[in-house]
Amino acid sequence: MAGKNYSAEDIKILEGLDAVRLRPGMYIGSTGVKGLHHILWEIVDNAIDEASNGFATRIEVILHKDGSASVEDNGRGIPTDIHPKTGVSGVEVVFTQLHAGGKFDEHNYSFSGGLHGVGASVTNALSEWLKVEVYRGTVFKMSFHSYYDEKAEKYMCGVPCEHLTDTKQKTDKTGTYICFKPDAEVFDTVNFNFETVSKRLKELAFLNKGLEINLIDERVGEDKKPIAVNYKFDGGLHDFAMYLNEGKTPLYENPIGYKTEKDGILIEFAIQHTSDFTESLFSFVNNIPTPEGGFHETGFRTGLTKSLNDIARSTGALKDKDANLLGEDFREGLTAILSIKMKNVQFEGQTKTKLGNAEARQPVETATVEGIAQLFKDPKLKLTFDEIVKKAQSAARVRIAARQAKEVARAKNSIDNLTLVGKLAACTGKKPELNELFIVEGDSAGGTAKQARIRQTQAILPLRGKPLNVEKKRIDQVLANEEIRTIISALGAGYGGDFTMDDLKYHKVIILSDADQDGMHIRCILLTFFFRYMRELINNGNVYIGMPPLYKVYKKDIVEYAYDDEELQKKIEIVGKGYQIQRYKGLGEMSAEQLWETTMDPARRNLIRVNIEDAAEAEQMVTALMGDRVEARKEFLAQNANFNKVDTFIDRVNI
Ligand code: TSJ
Repeated sequence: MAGKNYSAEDIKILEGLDAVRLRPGMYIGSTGVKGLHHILWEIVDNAIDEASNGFATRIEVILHKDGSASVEDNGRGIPTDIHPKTGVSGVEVVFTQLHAGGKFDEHNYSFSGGLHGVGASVTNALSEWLKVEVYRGTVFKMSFHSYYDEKAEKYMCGVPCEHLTDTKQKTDKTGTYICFKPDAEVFDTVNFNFETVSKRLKELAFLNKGLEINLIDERVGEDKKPIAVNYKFDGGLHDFAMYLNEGKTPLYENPIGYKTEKDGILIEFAIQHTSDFTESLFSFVNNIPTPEGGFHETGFRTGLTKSLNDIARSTGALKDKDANLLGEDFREGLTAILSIKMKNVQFEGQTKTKLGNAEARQPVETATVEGIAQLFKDPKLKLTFDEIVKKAQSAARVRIAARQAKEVARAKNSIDNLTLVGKLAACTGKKPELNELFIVEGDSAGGTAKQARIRQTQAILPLRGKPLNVEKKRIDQVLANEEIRTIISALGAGYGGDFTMDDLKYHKVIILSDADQDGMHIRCILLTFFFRYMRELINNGNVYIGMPPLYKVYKKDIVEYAYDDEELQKKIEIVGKGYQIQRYKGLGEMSAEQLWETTMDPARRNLIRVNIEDAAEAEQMVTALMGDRVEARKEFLAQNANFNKVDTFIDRVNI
């Protein structure tokens, strides 16, 4: 049977998709690079669902030369029969109706929803074209397109080219293949980022034990081979924990993990402690990262503290006279992954990555208590438990000592603060949302920046020497460092668990360092510090990196600046014959006027916003760059020869 032509009557049901095209932001957050990837995740999520339900074992994603992307799974294939309510095929429903995901799938566990989960029809609505193949004995095909309708004088989006067609071509395989080309009229950029895609697919492979995910990037030069990566982790979260702890020193060899179901919520976790002093909890809801936390994290933390204290008492590690250990003690050096799956998720918070479902807390707590109790019944894990308690007790000792030291220092602290911020050239404006703090490498560049700034909104904090490498230090040592304390008091919002966004005095914190190794190192240290002790600042996108130009190209009155070698060539052409080049070796070589024009003027400067979308990767990078394992650092630097790699957790934006 050939596909019938698509009639005008059929088109009526498409009106929903117009809304998507009219206001893409409402459905995918933005039309920037994030939104672009969002429409890919919508498709990938569907394939992941099929795998979670036990029907698919392999997913292949291809980034094609023409800008399209395809996703194929080896599941059951989207239903091809006519859907009774709408009178069209399952495939057509999926791609033409908003929120159709999982609708005809009531008896199956399907958890997609939330951040993604707006449905594959959104991807269709925002694509130039989309093609579907379903393999169910024979190959079924259907395609959709978007175009401007001259008569109706409007843009038609996601319109079927014909109904679903059974080509009658026999096939042994089963599954679904989707290929779509994001509409360049909708998105600011239609260039998928290999790093972004591969990182997310790797994360999904960790979260879905045993699932094989392949990614092929075909968008390379004629002569070069496509890049392909392949992920399959038979250890699931266990492997994820090992991966996150690469480059750290684990306190016991094997991560421990547990998986169960409570009140209709699937709960899974894995933990492994290291010799570090900070906690890294990575939580997910329906495979979506929740860096802002929420009720599942609360339940997990409470459950962990309760059960570990209980076991410590019953095994005699804690005596009757001893106080309970605190949660933070048990979490020092903890790397943990918590993954839950539930229905009707509610995301909240600044970036909509915080779980708002209160009903998730108790089941997660119960599951954690039950899991930890059960795991440590195994005599083989006795040594593991001993290590955890030993670590927590040492954390408790430091905590108690630090509190005593703090009390002693408190009186003197108020004086301290005055002298510390003495180096700061504060701004006169009183609105934190408008104020910017430039942290500038070196006193001389600091002096230039003070001359260049707008006093009203720009404050300058010069940093002399390198601030302390915070990664391998305990909090009391970090606070002993003057540069670090100056930053904390200048920002005025506290640090660590006491960090309070509402008290923040500058909503933009801009790191300004030279483009050499030293400057790069200072940048790394500062980012590590913010990442460890003011993570909310990074989560919220308040931290930026200033980009001074590398070259000045000039001739008489013409002056152009270039920020990299590629741009230099362009600027040379603009200035033309007789040009001269000045290469800036450091910020100190620029005049106040030049620094203002190129780096500080909000209208002309180029800032990089530091983002934490990929907390796991950032975690690894920070550990590799700043941690105490020399081999890990060397290896990392060998693989990522230019220090610039730290930019992989940085999303470039022009402000
Ligand atoms: F939706 C989509 F187009 F985005 C998409 C769906 C994209 C990709 C790559 C895969 C899929 C998909 C859907 N893979 N597998 C499925 N499975 C179903 O839709 C399905 C199959 C059978 C049954 C059943 O009850 O027999 C139910 C469902 C939901």
